[in-house]
Amino acid sequence: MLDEVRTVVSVGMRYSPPAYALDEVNAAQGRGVISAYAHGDDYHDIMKARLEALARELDQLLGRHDQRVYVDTAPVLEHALAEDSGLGWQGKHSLTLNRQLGSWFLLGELFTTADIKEDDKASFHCGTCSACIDICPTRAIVAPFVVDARLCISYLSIEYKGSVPRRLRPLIGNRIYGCDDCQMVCPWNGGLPPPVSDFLSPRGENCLPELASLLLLDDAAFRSRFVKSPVKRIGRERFIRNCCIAAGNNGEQSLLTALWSLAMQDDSAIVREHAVWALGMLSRAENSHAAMQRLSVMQGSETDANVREEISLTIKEIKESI
Ligand code: B12
Ligand code: SF4
Ligand code: SF4
Repeated sequence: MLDEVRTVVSVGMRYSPPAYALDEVNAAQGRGVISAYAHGDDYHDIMKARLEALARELDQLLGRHDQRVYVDTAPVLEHALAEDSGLGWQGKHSLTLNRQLGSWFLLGELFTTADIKEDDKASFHCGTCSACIDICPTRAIVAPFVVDARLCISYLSIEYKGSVPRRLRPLIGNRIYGCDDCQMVCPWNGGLPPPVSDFLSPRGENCLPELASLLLLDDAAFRSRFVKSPVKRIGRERFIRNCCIAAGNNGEQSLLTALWSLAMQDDSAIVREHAVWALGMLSRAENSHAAMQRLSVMQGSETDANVREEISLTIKEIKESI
C-alpha cells in the first residue's frame, strides 16, 4: 500500500443514527427506509477530504512523510486495523463498535512513514448478547462475526444488480437502500448523544421518504433527487427495483397506479419484473380477478423472458391466494 509504511492511523467518522425506532421502520406505511449513513452526502468524498487535512496537520507536527489515505478505496482490512488501534472491537454483526460511540461511525485510514506510538488493542464487549443475530430479517448473520453477504439486505439493495431472489423479497420489508437493523438493536447504540457535527449533512427528505414519489422518478429526476448522495451510485434501475419490493411489502393500495405504469412501460426489464411482483403482493385480497386479467394481457406483449416468467408465477400465486 505504501513503501516503508510505519504507522496506520485508523479513524472513525460519526454520523447521526436513525431518527426512528425499529418498530417505526416496519410500520412506516407507504414509506421506504434508507440507511442512516446515506441520508446525506457520500462519505467517501467527505472522509477523504478530512483525512487529507489530517495528513497535512501531521506533516506540520512531525515533518514531511509519505502518506496515503483510504476510505473503502482499496482492499484494506479496516475492521482489523480499527481493532488493533483501539478504535473498537468487531461485534457479532461484524461491524466495529466502541463503548462510548456505539457503531454509528465509518472507518478510514491514513498510512504514513512516520513512526507514531501505537494505542492498545480494543477489547471485546459483546458478552453473551446475540441481539443482532436474532433480529436480522434475512438471517444473514449465519454465526457470530460471519455475515453471508448474499443474504444481507445491504448487499442485495446496494451492490447486487440483478433480480432479487423471490424468497428474499418479502423479508426485505421497506428497506430501499442498505439496512441498519443489526445496529439499531445493539445495546451499545442505545441512548447515545448525537455527534457534535455530522459532516455528512443528512437531509430530512431521505428520512423515511414516500414511496409514491420515488416510484415516479425517471433517470434525470433520480439523479437530481440524489445529487451528491451515495444512493445515486446504484443508479435508477436498482433503486426503483428496491422501491418496487418495498411497495409490494407495504400493503399500500395507493401505489398500484404507479406500479402498473412501471410494469407495463418501464424500459428496464428488472424494474418491470419487480413491479409485477409488487402488483401480485398488493392484489391478493382486493382486485385479484381484475389484476390477473390485466397481467395476462401484459404477458402477451412482454418481450423479456424473465418478466414473462415473473408474470406466470404472480398469476399462479394470486390464484392460490383467492
Ligand atoms: C464487503 C463489505 C460489505 C459487504 C459484506 C459485509 C460483511 N459483514 O462481510 C456488505 C455489502 C454486505 C456490507 C454491508 C454493510 N456495511 Co460494509 N463493508 C464492506 C467492506 C468494503 C469490506 C469488508 C470485507 O469484506 N473485508 C475483508 C474481510 C476479509 O475482512 P473482515 O470482514 O474485517 O474480516 C477479518 C476479521 O473480521 C476476521 N474474520 C472475519 N470473518 C471471520 C470469521 C471467523 C470464523 C474468524 C475466526 C475470523 C473472521 O478475519 C478477517 C481478516 O482479518 C468494508 C470496508 C473495508 N475495506 O473493510 C465495508 C464496511 C465494513 N461496511 C460498513 C458499513 C457501514 C456497512 C453497513 C452497516 C451499511 C448499511 N447500513 O447497509 C452494512 C452492515 C452489514 C453487516 N452486518 O456487516 C462500514 C462499517 C463501519 C463500522 N463501524 O464497522 C465499513 C468499514 C465501510 C467504512 N469504510 O466505513 N459491507
Ligand atoms: S444489515 Fe440487515 S440484513 Fe445485513 S446483517 Fe445487518 S440486519 Fe442482517
Ligand atoms: S447486538 Fe449484541 S452481539 Fe451484536 S454487536 Fe451489539 S453487543 Fe455485540
